[in-house]
Amino acid sequence: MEKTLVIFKPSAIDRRLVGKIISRIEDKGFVIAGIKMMQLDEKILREHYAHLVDKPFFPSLVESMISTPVIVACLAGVEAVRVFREMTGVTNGRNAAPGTLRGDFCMSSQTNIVHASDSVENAEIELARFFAKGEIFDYLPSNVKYFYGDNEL
Ligand code: FUP
Repeated sequence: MEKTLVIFKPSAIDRRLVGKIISRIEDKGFVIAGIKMMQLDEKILREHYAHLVDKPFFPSLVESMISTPVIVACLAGVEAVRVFREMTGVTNGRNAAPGTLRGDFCMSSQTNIVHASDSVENAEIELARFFAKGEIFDYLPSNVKYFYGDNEL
């Protein structure tokens, strides 16, 4: 199944939203294929947010992303990248649709709770950035058949 990266940002950790968000992820039908806590630093953030290093808000973004450890997870599912990206909502929580994670849990562009990979290509690059090979597991929980029709898997 396709895999995507989610980062529970310091805003989710600070506000103790991790359990609630993981519940929504599991309820939706994603399989958690890997999960761990780690401390980010400027080096990895310069890679991860390479498209933003010249923005005036970049130093503040780094400060906020290193302010606590984060939790990174690999979610697996059919079309996992697109489906989780839509579940996340647009960057600015004030514009994110109700029902999305950012729409329901935040009022900010910067402290916007989660990161979600934006394409299949970037998901592969980002998963390799944050996980070692043995930290991601290929398995199908026995109940996966209740989340998809016979011809969808
Ligand atoms: P997204 O893919 O929705 O996370 O959006 P971007 O890659 O454009 O932005 C990555 C992160 O940069 C955001 F999650 C937070 C930060 N950011 C700001 O702090 N201010 C902005 O105006 C835009 C992005």
